[in-house]
Amino acid sequence: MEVITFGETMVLFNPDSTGPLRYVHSFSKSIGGAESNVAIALSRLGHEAGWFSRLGNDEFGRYIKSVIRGEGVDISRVVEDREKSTGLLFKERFAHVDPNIYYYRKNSATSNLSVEDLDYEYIKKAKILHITGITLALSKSARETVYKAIEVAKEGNVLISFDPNIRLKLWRIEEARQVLLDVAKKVDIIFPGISEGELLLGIDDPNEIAKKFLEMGCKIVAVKLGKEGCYVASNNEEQFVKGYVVEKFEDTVGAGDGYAAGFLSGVLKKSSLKECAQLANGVGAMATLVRGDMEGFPTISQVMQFMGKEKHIDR
Ligand code: KDG
Repeated sequence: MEVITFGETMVLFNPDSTGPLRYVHSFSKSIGGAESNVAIALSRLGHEAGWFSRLGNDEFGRYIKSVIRGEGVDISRVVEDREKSTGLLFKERFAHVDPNIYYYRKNSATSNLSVEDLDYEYIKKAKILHITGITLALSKSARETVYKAIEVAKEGNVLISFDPNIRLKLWRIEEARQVLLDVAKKVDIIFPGISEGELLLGIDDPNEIAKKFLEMGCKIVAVKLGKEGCYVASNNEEQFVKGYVVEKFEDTVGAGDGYAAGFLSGVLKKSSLKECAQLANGVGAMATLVRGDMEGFPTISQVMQFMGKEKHIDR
């Protein structure tokens, strides 16, 4: 596999109408999970991606597996938990604003993720291991699993990329700050959102945020600035890369995962820092055009057309 990632994917229930959930009568079923989003986006872009997790031995676990497998992602290392259930996630939509998210994931099968679930050789053979702060927040054993995976990746000289993905519904900011900054010191590429930079470092200047993470030992820092684009920095170069304007977005959830996947696709192709950032901005923007966390991720040709780098032939 070129990229391996792991974490919790839940069954996502998207309301078919806007308004408070108590007035919603029907939902569309899909899946949501930051790490599987990244794997799916990479697969659509033409890369070999593997994702694993611990899922319940239930219909929802089987559903998640069939969707992710259907997207061409390797799920051979997924572990079935015979005691716990697969987590669920509900969105609540109101016009023109980001949706509210309600988790039903406490004590889920993925919270049971443990070091024994790791296949060391599988990780060591990859080019990139992608991890997120969500898994670190799930439970003590899930956190230990992330730390062990980092250790294993380092042994195999596998590049480690990290999206802090702060979810304050899962842990308190003090704990998140301590753990996420500790992990940041161990990774090669980090994708903080501008508000995450503020939460973690108390700084709101992308240039300063990047500088801090470089000082901690990261080789590449990509600070996501939403529709404005991003600020990317390495030890040799730094620049602001403009984003793509999307007139009417459908759903911003998943855009950060699309961004990470676009960036990693660039890294795998040995593109320049600017090209990685442009592709990341393009995939992130396209993710917002479709309702759902992963449905809007483009193929490489679709994103090239979107960015005006390839001609679009309609019929
Ligand atoms: O990044 C998008 C994810 O937040 C979403 O798909 C659900 O993984 C999820 C989470 O934990 O919030």
